[in-house]
Amino acid sequence: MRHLFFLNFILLITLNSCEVDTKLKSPNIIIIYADDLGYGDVSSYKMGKLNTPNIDKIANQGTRFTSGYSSSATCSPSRYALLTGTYPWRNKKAKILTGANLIIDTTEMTLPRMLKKNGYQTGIVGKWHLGLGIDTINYNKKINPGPNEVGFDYSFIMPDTQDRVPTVYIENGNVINLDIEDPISVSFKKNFDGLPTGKENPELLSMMWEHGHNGSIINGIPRIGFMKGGEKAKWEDINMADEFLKRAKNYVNNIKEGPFFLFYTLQQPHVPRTPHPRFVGLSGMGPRGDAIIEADWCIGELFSYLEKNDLLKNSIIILTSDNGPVLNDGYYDNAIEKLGNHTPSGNLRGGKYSLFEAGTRVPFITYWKGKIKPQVSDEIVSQIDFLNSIASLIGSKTRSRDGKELDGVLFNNSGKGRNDLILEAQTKTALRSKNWILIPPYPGPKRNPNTNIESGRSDNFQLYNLNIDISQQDNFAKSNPEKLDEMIKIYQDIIEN
Ligand code: NG6
Ligand code: CA
Repeated sequence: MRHLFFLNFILLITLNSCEVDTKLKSPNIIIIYADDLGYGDVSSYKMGKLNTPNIDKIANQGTRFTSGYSSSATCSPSRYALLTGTYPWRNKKAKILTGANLIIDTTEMTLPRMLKKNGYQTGIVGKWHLGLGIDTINYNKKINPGPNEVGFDYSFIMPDTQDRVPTVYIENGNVINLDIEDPISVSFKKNFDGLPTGKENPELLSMMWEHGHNGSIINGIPRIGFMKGGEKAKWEDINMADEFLKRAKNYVNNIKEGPFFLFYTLQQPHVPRTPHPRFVGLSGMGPRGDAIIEADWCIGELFSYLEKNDLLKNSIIILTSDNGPVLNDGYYDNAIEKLGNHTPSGNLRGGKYSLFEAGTRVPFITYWKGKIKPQVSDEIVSQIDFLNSIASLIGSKTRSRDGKELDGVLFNNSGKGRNDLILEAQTKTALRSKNWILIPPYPGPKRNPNTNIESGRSDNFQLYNLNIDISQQDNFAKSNPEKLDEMIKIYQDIIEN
């Protein structure tokens, strides 16, 4: 009898510990993805003048990576790589999209699909920008394929960017508040008769365009493209942050059982920068700074929500940005005039669209209460590694084409990061290998006349040693031909393989 009791006791303990183990093996995954947030925009990186206390709190209790990269210096390619673990330059369609069709093949393995196969519920709330449909997109019907066809159980998205039409939210393929009496038409070629545009009706604008962005006027803001109808469906720009936050919380709240994946893709500080009035003036840097303060607040709110609902200890939070920073991206909003001595790129050269470091080296933070110990890591990690690393962490055998299993570095304060990584900007590629950077020669302007950001292009090879020259000022291509050859070989091996 005593024997039996003892056996039962052992069984109970084993069952209990199994349960704990599965829970720890399948943590909730929350990726918070900012849009155009720079390496120097986050105060825990100790470079700029902005104050982001909520991001800092997560950074200071987790791993803050100093060499964490997005896959591209622009949005759609970075998002493509994050979700598929495939370099964006392998997919000709993975360029900045405007009203385009879905660029992820619906049969392709994606991070949410891998998680779904392993018992996760998966959702995206925020900016999508990976295209919709396979042909002309009809916003008045269910739109398909989209996020729900590449692995997300739930989606609440802005289709492209805040500066592009249609300015409507789409939930699981359906435009929110669509009125069939007032159908939506969209064109990126020509205006609809009789409707005002930013180009012809500057008197109607509350925000002036500087380059591009002179199509339809919505909420006083001129956009890329033309839109007719859908009055009731149009979003209010100043409420977008609150809307996404509410939907993100609702999504988490509706999960009844099992682990979940939330891809919370913020719209800030991409243009047009429209912080809610309660954030206006807080940064002293105009709308760009205020939008970052607003984003930081949203992140703090989500964090507190997870904490209150006892979800923190079993949730991994990853916080990063899709590409580097830009000041003038097409609207006059005082981003340059009010910058003061803030440095959005930190001590890095370039910015959004650039092959130089600030194009792709971004704030990159991982947090897991009780599991990740506070640390600053100089290991090289990339968003392209999320799929493989998370798969490895939860015991899935699924692997992507270009990702590495960096679960040790990302989630366990252990192991090594990458040796080599291909960086991309506007379809051109460069190599980071250990502490060296190789940029092959590319024709084209050295500085983008619109954004005033250095492209990183040159007629000659560029070779930089980040160990001694983080700001990429000294080109060693001529003085160190051995290193140059070695780097060219590594670069070609990856690109041609
Ligand atoms: C560019 C836009 C820019 C921004 C970018 C996409 C012009 C002149 N410029 O084409 O404002 O919208 O696309 O940014 O229209 S991203 O972060 O989504 O890649
Ligand atoms: Ca972006």
